[in-house]
Amino acid sequence: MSERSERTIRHSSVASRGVGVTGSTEGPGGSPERLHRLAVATLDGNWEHDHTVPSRTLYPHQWSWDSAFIAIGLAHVRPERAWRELESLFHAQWTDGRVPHIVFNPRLPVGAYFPGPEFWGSAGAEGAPAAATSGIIQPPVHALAAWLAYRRAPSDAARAALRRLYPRLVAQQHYLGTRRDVGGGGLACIVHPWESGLDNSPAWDTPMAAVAADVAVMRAYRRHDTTHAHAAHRPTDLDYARYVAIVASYREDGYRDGGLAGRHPFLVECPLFNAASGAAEHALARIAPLAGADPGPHRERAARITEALVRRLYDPAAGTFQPRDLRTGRLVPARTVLGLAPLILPDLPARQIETVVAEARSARFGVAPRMDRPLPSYDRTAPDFEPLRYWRGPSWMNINWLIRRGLLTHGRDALAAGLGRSMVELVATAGCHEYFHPDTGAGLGSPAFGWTAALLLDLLADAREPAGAG
Ligand code: 9WN
Repeated sequence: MSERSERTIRHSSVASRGVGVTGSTEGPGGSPERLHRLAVATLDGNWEHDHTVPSRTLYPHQWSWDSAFIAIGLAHVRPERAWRELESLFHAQWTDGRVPHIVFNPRLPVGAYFPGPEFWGSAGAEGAPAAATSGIIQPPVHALAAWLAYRRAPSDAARAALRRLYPRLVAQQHYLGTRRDVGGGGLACIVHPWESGLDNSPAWDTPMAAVAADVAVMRAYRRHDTTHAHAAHRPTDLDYARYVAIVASYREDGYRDGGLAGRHPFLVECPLFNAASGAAEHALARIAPLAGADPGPHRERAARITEALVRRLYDPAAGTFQPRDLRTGRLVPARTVLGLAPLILPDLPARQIETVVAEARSARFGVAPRMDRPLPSYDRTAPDFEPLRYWRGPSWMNINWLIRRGLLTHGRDALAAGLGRSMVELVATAGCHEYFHPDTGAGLGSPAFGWTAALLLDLLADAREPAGAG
């Protein structure tokens, strides 16, 4: 029996068990050309005048870290769009340097997404741009994306775009290093689980439990996500009541960061967020000479971020990184994939590289030179591992891409190759889904998802001509 027909049989048996609830396994099949065509068609289908929507149904506006991952993929096929993607996002940067996590498309009807522009009320906040945006941020993966996009397709136009972006990327980092250093220890603090990008991760359960909220408040709103995705896969109404309460607290103070420590209900230092910030400084050190600037200060800031990450978020007993809840001062014990993200830092000390790679290889995450499925978002062996619920088990392409990059950064090429192959196989069997069942590989969430398509293009290109992690 051919591999292809074997795969079809495996799929139809999954399908007959009811993928209506558990996901879809309809994929384009194996050839790199077919996968490439699927990825380009997905990105083209999600292109919206100056940006790419993560999903036409679930997320019809522009999202911050999605745009960065999408730009990395666009650089392979539509380089001019890669720069428009990043520039349209940074056009909505606030005067304090924050890059909003959502830029709303004014052409869409009210109710196209919850919480929409009327909920965020950015127009009334000091330093907000003309466009309606949210008031919170997402992991700063943009400088890395800009550097990779430039390196993939260098041209005069790309260099000009990079020069225009440089001061904005610097301002983004300045915002994180000053106003968001709420703990005073050299790390940026996130003020909402949505800022982590891993919204519903078990990492936030303890800090979220301390947020006062009444589920009845959700009667005043209409959730948009559960009309497009299965409610059993999404955060609960109580989670949403807390999400809403945290935004309300920030919004009522005009999204100001001064005095957050004394008044804000959710304050956490996240390893992935800060690893992204360190990687941003490394990328800016590469970009600076092209923009006529000195790379030295970026190298110094990168070193300080790595040092602070190790000092504040590394747990020697667990051998991995964990978020720190600033309201209690304690590390959060849940072992999530967030703890592996500091591998993307080239200057991570040897001890941390060794233990975090061991954590990635453990039964909790299962990275191996030959692996059937990519990394889950949460410890597979945990009693509350949930293979279907948002960020509480399923596999996501962007996180796997980051960890693969980290493995390449530290010369773990065989592990990176195993992970990369399992990622391509996942999309080949299920399609460009938003996320995937960590055991069956069935596609979950939105079926035509931007960053899945974009990062697939990056993997396919790497398989043709390995670019490494430079
Ligand atoms: C809230 C767009 C975004 C991603 C996040 C993902 C999800 C939004 C939501 O979708 O978050 O920002 O409504 O759940 O968790 O990482 O950027 O794709």
